Amino acid sequence: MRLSNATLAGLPASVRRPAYARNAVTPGIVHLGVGAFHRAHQAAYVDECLAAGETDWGIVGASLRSADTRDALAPQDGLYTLAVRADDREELIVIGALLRLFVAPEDPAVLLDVMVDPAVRIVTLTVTEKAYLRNATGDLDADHPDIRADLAAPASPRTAHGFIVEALARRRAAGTPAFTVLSCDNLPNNGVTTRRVMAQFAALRDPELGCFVAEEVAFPSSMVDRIVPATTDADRARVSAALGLTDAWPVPTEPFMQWVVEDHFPAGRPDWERFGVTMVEDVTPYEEMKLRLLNGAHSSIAYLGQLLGHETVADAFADPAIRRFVDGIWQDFIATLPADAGLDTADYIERLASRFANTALRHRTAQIANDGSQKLPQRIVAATLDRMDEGLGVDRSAFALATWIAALAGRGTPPAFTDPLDAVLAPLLKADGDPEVVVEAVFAAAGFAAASPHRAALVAKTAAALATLRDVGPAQALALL
Ligand code: CS2
Repeated sequence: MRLSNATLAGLPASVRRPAYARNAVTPGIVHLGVGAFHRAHQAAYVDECLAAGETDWGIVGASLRSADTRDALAPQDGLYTLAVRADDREELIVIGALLRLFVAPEDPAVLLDVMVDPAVRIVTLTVTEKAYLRNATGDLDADHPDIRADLAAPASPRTAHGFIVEALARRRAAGTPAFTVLSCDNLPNNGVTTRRVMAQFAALRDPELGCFVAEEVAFPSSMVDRIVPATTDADRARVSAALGLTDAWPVPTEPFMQWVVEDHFPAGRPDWERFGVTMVEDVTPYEEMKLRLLNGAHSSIAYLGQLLGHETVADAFADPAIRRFVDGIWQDFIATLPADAGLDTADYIERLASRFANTALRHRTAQIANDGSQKLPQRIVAATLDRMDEGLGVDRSAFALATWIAALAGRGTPPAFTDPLDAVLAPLLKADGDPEVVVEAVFAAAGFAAASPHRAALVAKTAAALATLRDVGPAQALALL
């Protein structure tokens, strides 16, 4: 038997379940990119709001590509289990916030119909860094084939840009107030970035529509945080056994969760702050702290872990040499954060250390290693350039960037992780290529430090670190550092 509305009442008493009548909930949010992260994060916050009686904020979830999530969850009426894991403990929570699921490419028209419904007041996104379709200067990549396709056929979009702009245009024509667009991706100033690419896309359709999107639509920024490893078959089997019912796609996660959101929702929003969301005027300091200290350390651990044969973050973090490196990177990057923003960075890294040490999560280093070309600019490069502005040392940062290149070059077949620039990077990564030439070419391809006066110095330092990694191997190179 499957987890579903009909079987919910029979769950063991230890399993938390929606404390509200699901059939009374109506949609107020459309979410694009309904993957595991969204289901462990925003949907969990919204579930609490629904339980507190704010029943007009249910979520309609859409996948922009794959049918996997819909196929797994539609037979379960959108229900799924969060498996909240810490070392030897596990709490199971069935989430009811997802009311319906769509696979956008199957029928873009029905998703657009939902997005123009006046009851939908917020559109949220977790589509990953690469789906913002930016070029090296951060502008919309207007030549991307999906952008061209969406300009040519606005009524059947493929991209988040196409759906959001077409829905906003239709609402405007119908006199329906615009929804607020809330990015929940790990990008700096994610609201500003989203506004920029959406307005540029809209302007390509019609300059006036571009102005409307840029000036009349709200794009608050947000910082999102919860560690969510990919679900394994072992998770499916363990959770289903505990439920006494099959859950085709439970989501393992950690107890910690954080969401800091700029409070600019002209069309209204749930009373999120009652459930632990921090509503602020400016999210920038929180976002920088999170991207540099959590994600910067995560990516460093991922590539070092790949090079040194550690399968999970907890394994890698238990390696004293890696731990020392991470402690160093934390101090390096804390020095780049504003001292007057009221951030308790010491407390933050202490918590991070215990989160990374959580052995129950089995968060694979290969998972985090994906998409480095899209992630490292905000996780490592930005803080590194800030240090160079101050004349501070960047040996550890350069080493982290070199581990990315070394791990990319040594991935084996099939590759343990992938990057959207693989086709461009592959020929550049020759094992015996001159390190300066390799690093220069990789930085150019990925646009790292493109406009910075420190670019040449950073390339040289990264090349030196790559040369050491090759000469003495990762363990010895780390020890030398
Ligand atoms: C990770 C993040 O996969 C990755 O790149 O660094 O997904 C990380 O787990 C989350 O940002 C935590 O909030």
